[in-house]
Amino acid sequence: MSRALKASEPILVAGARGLVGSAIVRRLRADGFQNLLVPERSELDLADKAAVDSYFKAHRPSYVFLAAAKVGGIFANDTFPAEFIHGNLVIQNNVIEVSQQHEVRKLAFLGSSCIYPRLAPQPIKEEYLLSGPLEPTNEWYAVAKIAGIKMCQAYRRQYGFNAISLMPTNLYGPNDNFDLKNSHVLPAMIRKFHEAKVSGANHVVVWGTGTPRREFLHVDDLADAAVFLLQHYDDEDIINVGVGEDISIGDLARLVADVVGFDGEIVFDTSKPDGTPRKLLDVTRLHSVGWRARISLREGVVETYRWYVSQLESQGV
Ligand code: GFB
Repeated sequence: MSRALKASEPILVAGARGLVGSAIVRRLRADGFQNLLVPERSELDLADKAAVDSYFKAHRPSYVFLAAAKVGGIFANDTFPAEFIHGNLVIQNNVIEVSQQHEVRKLAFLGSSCIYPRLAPQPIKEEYLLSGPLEPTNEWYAVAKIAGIKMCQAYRRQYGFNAISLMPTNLYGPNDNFDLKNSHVLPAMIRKFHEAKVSGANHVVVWGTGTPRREFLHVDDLADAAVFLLQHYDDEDIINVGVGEDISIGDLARLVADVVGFDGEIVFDTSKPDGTPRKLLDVTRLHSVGWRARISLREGVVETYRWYVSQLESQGV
């Protein structure tokens, strides 16, 4: 069973530079945990099992957040299926196996809401996993993440390894990927509307029909949930991490345009895929263990836009 984390215990955040990992590091530091292991890719290639084994031998982490992954939006997933399935399987296999072999006390595996069937009943309960066909645009990533879940469950059953699997909904926030092709929708919209405002463009193109619905959780909320669940959740069953409400892509575009201060036209490019029509997570289990999201979408977008602009200014853009 879990016990309170001691401030001195070494905690490895795999993927510490990414959107999720960097938020978990911020949260842990704010909570007084100082013995954090945050290797960059140049220090530790998670795809190299021998390197992972040597790192664990040298640093002996007590806890592991497995937040490292090959991630991307609908276009990236659809375009690079081999990289998404292979890259994520290799990282997960290495970190979960080596963690168990080095007697890590507990590991938190970060999955994704895309593991659920394309047309799962909404809101999506954890038990809907593997109950229907996946969304074709990201089934490769989804299968890799499902394999990670099954690996955590198998290592718990066979070795008694305390690994938990968190299934976050769509995430956004500081340190996100703002690349216009490979990013997720929210950072892409923040950048598009900002650039249109600055350039004086009279319209912004949004992909798809604008009718799909998505749920958005600020990554600081996710990090808070991940640290909370590492200390209070010990079950082999997956647990959804979301806010419990969603928004249409069209309304999201109008919200981001308003926050950014763009008052031109929003044009929908229906040649681009919509992806899953809806993926609102059921958060009953999450609430029953005592955690609720706190950051509203609007305040999260305001904060993320402020961060984005500050980054541009620091780069002299
Ligand atoms: O965020 P997104 O790329 O991924 O797309 P998913 C969400 C919706 O936003 C889709 C629309 O309907 C897109 O067509 N969209 C509109 C845009 N404009 C844009 C834009 O400029 N960029 C992008 N990217 N989308 C992801 C999975 O699915 O969900 C990941 O591909 C991961 O693997 C993530 O699981 C949680 O929400 O469709």
